[in-house]
Amino acid sequence: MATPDISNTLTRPRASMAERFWRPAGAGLAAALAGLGLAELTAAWLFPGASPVLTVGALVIDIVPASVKDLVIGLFGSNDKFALILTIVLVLIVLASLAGILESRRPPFGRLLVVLIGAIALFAALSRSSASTLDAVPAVVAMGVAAIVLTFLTTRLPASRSTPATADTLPGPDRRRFLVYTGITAGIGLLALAGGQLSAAATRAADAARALFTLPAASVRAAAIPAGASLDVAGITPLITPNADFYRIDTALSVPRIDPTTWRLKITGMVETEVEIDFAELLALPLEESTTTLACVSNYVGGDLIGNATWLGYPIRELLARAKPTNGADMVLSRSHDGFTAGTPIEALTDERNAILAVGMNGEPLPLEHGYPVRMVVPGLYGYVSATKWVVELKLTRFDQEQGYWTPRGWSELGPVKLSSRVDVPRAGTPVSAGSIVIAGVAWSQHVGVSAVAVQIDDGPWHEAMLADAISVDTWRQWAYTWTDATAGDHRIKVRATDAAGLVQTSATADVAPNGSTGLHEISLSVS
Ligand SMILES: Nc1nc2c(c(=O)[nH]1)N[C@H]1C(S)=C(S)[C@@H](COP(=O)(O)O)O[C@H]1N2
Ligand SMILES: [Mo]
Repeated sequence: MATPDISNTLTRPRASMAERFWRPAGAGLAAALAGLGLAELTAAWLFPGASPVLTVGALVIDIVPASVKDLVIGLFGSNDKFALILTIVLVLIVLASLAGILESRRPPFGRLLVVLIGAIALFAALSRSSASTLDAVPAVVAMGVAAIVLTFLTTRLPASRSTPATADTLPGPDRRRFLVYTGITAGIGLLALAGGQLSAAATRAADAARALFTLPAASVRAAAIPAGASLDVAGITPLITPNADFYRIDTALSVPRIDPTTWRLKITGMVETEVEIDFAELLALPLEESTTTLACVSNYVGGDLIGNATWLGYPIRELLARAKPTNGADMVLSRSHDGFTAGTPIEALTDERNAILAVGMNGEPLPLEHGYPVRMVVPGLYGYVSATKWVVELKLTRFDQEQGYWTPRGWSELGPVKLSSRVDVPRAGTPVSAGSIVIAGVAWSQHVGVSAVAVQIDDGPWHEAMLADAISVDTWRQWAYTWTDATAGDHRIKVRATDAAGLVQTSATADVAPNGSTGLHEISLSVS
């Protein structure tokens, strides 16, 4: 048995600065870089708007007192945003170094600090008004990656020379290896950060190009919206959904960025002549405006996967007429730039309804996430069988030969929108007091039209609601009913619509799959 060498323990030299501070701090910085870099890349690519640095910046702007804001603006002028980001980065550098030093001495406190910083980023991402739960992903990525890298690096810190070397202490990992690991993780972080910046810049460029672009004037204007189409009820769903509030549903992990100058639409398959059209040619055609309510088949009763917009576009039937579909074709399989497909019955695209290739939405070019530069809008059909965004091909085919994206995944091949209605007011959580209460909402039966709406309170009789004027049969209609003698207590309120063909909305509930929900929307109301 070897005699332990105790010479070092006699005169225990102080560990060097490198051992005590620089290397642990370097480990902390590399961990932060790796975490932040991958998080920013994830955000830029998948969750635009959830960049940890930018959301923390926005949070800071929201919480600092006005006096501090004025001071900062006074000091930095229009560079105030840059100063803010620089400050966040500097604070992060200090905290990351601290986390490294802490973790090297008192694990797991360094990791705890990382989790704390991550929690701030998480809170910042989720507290934005437009946040969805998925916006948590970048902050969680940052937290997880940083904690793992920190643990990895700090457990590989070169052993201190002050540690007595005994026969059974393993030889400490050498300095070079630690430096290599630190360098690699920091390098990955830097690359990811750069990639994220490039991706974010490309998105900004695409959006800037979109914003600069002016739509041609419509040669057929949308039917004027009747003054009586909007009810004067506080909190009612606006008749036209602003683009920023329009629901978004698609399978695209990251939003396709299509350069409109390279965009082309091909009409292929069972046609006499294949037709190809580019963006400039499409815009040169006489474009028509129409207001149409778009709904998702996944909209459960009372849900909000529905919106109403004024679209600008060119009738699909005109383009199909150029291609001359051959006998037997009964489906148009529209294909998106990103591979999504929808199978639409040919009649829905050629009958008198306004099935269009849309380029404009509420007076502006389609937002990137709503299909820029071109999408389909077909009144009366759920989006999954008709509303292909980023559309690049219309293939004439047959239902017995091809299927749209969702059909083999358990959804019906045909998807006409079902008659439905929704109570929007009183909104959940708003206090209501006994007396006169206005109950209001929207009802829709695209391409057929709504003819009546009735409201039921508890198990009472059905009361006819007042219907606002319709824009057209293709749009939802607002309705309102004033409950004049509301009594204190808990109540249930139900709504039921009737369509222009006399069909009364069924109370039988159906799930959203395979072809849309049914049932009556019911809210509970507590009157004081
Ligand atoms: N390219 C593409 N287009 C698509 C989809 C999709 O996943 N990819 N989803 C469809 C579905 S299911 C719906 S409900 C509508 C939603 O359109 P919006 O996001 O503009 O509201 O787009 C349709 N068009
Ligand atoms: Mo959908």
